[in-house]
Amino acid sequence: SKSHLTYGARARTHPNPLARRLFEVAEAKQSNVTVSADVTTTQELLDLADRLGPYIAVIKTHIDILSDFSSETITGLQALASKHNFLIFEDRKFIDIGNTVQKQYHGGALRISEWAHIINCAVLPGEGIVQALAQTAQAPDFPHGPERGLLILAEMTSKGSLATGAYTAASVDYARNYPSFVLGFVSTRSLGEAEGTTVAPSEEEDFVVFTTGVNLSSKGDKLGQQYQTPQSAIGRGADFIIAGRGIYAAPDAVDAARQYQQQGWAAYLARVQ
Ligand code: 5BU
Repeated sequence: SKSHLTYGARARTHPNPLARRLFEVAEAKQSNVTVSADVTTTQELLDLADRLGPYIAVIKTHIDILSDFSSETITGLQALASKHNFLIFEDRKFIDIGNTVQKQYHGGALRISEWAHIINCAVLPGEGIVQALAQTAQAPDFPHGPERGLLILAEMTSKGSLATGAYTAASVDYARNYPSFVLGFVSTRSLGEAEGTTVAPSEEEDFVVFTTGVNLSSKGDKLGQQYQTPQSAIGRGADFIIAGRGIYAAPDAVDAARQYQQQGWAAYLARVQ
């Protein structure tokens, strides 16, 4: 894997334009933090995005948990993304036949393709889900193509997750088959050397790894979530650490975001030395 290289070096050489942009943002802001903004009103979401914006590289949304989603949610979020130079990741976890996920991604009630730079999917339905989402994002008449990318959910952080072994290896194979659209994985470690893959890696392969379940003060929750620290996640290959309650539910969310930023950056610097 290329995880020993700096974000700047990876930004210069990565074949995917959105991956380059991700690494450029991380380098410019000295942040590898993705905040999982799991709040349930537009005002709370925009307020968090504005206050935490300076310290994060990416905001991760679950747009369908908002009780008052409207076009103002989107225009507000996009304005803050430009103001603070962060990218938007909608954690919708598409998981259906190709024909359905295309309709869930593009248009519909949530219009995800219009505003989410990054989306993710599970490969339970097979490789066709990746092909379907790529087809929509890279359609000739879709104006945002170069700014859209997919993370494959290759592993999960919850207790007893079934996304292991052959399933994880298939995720890597599918990612290798769609290098212009798949940025990398949501996983707990780097997967370029995962066992059981059948598609050979290319020379320039440089998967981006997002790791959820990062928390500085808790080991887990009562519903099976399992946490690790920024140091541990980045040591295992995370390029971007995702923290939700550890940041937004802290007594002072801004202070917490700064702390995750500092620890995430220190762990990254230690890794690239
Ligand atoms: P937390 O508050 O830091 O536990 O929130 C974690 C977020 O990451 C939450 O939005 C989950 O839906 C998301 N998540 C996860 O926790 N574990 C996974 O394996 C994946 C996503 Br994929």
